[in-house]
Amino acid sequence: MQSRRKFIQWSALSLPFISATKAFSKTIASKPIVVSTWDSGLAVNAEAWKVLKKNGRALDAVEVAANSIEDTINCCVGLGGNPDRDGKVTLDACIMDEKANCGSVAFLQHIKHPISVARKLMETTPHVMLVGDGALQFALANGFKREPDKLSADAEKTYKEWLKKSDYKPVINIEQQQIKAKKTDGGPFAPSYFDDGTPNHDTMGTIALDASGNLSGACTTSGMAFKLHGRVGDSPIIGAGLFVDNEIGAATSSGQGEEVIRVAGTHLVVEMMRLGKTPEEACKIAVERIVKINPEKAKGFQVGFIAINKQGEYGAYSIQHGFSYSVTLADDGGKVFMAKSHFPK
Ligand code: SD4
Repeated sequence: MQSRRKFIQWSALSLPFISATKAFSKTIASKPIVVSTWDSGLAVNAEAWKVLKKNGRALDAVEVAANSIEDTINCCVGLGGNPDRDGKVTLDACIMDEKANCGSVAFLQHIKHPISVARKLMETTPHVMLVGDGALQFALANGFKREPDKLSADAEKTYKEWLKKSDYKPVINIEQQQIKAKKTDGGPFAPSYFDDGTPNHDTMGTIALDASGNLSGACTTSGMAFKLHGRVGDSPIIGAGLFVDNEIGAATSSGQGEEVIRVAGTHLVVEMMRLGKTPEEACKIAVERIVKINPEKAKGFQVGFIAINKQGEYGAYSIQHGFSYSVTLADDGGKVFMAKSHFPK
């Protein structure tokens, strides 16, 4: 098991940040390829890459990628993540393969690897989605271990701090990124961690195209910090937090889940690629659809999409500046890019 700090260091060692301009002129098709949300996605891509480079299946690659971040202690994703307003860590995750098989768990507690429970559900039952106690019951019946109800040290600290005001303001990704951007003196982008290693997001989405030309995706999260108990975000919703169509492409999202659900975000991205848009153009259209609903409100939250198409082209777009993503398509440790955004820095 990796500690969060170790995970970050490992990821930071190989952080070849690339400018957005370079990222977005990327039209060369590449296969296999794995793309994940955030700069912390570089480390999870490395796990996926081990599978992909041996001509493994994209589905296996995205599952091990999600597992690797779910394993980190004190991390933003998984049981080490921030709790809801009642102090409970509740997890959302979904997975989708090249045959439109999909599995999802939401509001799941006590289980370290929600993505694997989602896969188990997908592969062994006729259902797509289980929530809460039912999802827990299914996980336990399938050999997943029940973990103790205990917050990670970092989450406990953050929660205690939050309790002082108990302000329910679901502002995601944005505030911290602006602070960080200031700290780095207007550097090209804000990494997904503070200097002290505190993560400023809760979700890892990973999409991959394997050597056989098949697409899959996985999305796993502890969800929005201090949410209402029982709240479910976009991350376990097929078509919102994740969508894969093996004829066209795959997309996943991070940010304020409610806004992604409102426009069926990742389904929209894939449908735009079906109409011939590049991955970046498709992500931009989905972002603009969200902004158009309420441009004033959109100034106050973040949503970012990443996408790959069947040819292995990739792209991303976000509402606010500061949404980074990681791309691995060779044995070179991968690269981190900053997405273009609707609102400039
Ligand atoms: C949610 N989309 O629960 C997730 C949160 C997230 O970085 O992406 N945080 O709404």
